[in-house]
Amino acid sequence: MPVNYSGTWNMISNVNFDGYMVAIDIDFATRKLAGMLKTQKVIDQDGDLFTMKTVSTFRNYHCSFNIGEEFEEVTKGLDNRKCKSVVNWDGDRIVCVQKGEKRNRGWTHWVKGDHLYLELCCEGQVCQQIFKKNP
Ligand code: 1AG
Repeated sequence: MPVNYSGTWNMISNVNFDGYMVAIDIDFATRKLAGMLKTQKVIDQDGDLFTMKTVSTFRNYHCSFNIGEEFEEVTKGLDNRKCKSVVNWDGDRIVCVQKGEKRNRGWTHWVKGDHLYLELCCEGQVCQQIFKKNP
């Protein structure tokens, strides 16, 4: 059975989010606020077409893409940078490379049981987030 990312997933842990936010130049006050959030991922997967909404009480972030097709990503409400992004399968994982001003920027998602994992990378920082599926 191929993996399906669709669903609503609630954050249960968030390691080194502050380090990641420093790497993308988020100011102190915003980092303190953002660091308190328990975000929710709302994912719709239709074959290789993904829609991902990251939802919180502070800000939301929306991103849609087709696997293997480069797109212009504007990280609106985050660090507001432009990236040339592309997401590919790596086995059952989905791996995004975000080419732009920042080195080594990207993320990886994978699913294990009823948990969704996300690693966000930028420069030398890695943030690890875990979400649990809404039953
Ligand atoms: C992403 O995930 C990141 C989605 O592309 C947002 C996750 C964390 C926020 C990233 C940086 C923080 C920047 C500014 C802080 C301000 C507000 C925080 C708001 C957090 C909720 C939006 C990959 C994929 C979806 O899951 O694209």
